[in-house]
Amino acid sequence: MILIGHYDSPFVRRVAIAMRLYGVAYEHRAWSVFAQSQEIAAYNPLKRVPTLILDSEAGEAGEVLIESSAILDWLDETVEPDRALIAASGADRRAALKVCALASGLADKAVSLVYERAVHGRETPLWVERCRSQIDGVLAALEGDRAARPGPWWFGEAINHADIMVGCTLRFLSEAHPEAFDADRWPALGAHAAACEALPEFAAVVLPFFVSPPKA
Ligand SMILES: N[C@@H](CCC(=O)N[C@@H](CS)C(=O)NCC(=O)O)C(=O)O
Repeated sequence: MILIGHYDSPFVRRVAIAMRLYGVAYEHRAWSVFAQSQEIAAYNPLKRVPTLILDSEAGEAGEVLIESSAILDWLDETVEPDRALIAASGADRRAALKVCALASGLADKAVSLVYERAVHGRETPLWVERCRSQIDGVLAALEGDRAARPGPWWFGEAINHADIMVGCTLRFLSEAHPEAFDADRWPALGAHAAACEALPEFAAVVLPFFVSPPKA
């Protein structure tokens, strides 16, 4: 199977890390959403990453999955239930999905601020202020939740999709908007990010954040 997208994307990275934790092999196409938008469009008309191309029965390019949460949903179905990186149902699943939603929403806002600069060539004060306050509010909520949980991971002894999404988001935020994440202000999140980045599955898929000039 083929995973499309640069590892500096927190959404691509969360999928790559889950695949590594599950032991699922994949080929990586590090295509830029701007410079290689036509190549991406051949598989995903949204021209977004991550895009995952499954193998067909004949070993050719098969079904195409888009949207990181939908890709993880499929991946979770392929492993034995006790290996899944999220509870199958109930309150534990809802709580993990909420942390994922907060962290991926924060990442959306951080990406939006990048595009505000790189694509629009100017910053709209109202939008920048809104994104920054959303980022700050989510950091406060995540910090409070993580600090109240004593386990090595968010939901206990085993790493979960929520841990991965938060880890990937914090790295992206720290690199794309260093002023927006102060580990002294958010110590539980700072420790969480460090625990994530210490894992070989995280270390294997690092691409320092960069902005490629938009062409399409
Ligand atoms: N909700 C999506 C977000 C994916 C996303 O925003 N990807 C960015 C790269 S970090 C992208 O493809 N941007 C190009 C675009 O939106 O046109 C997911 O979880 O997969």
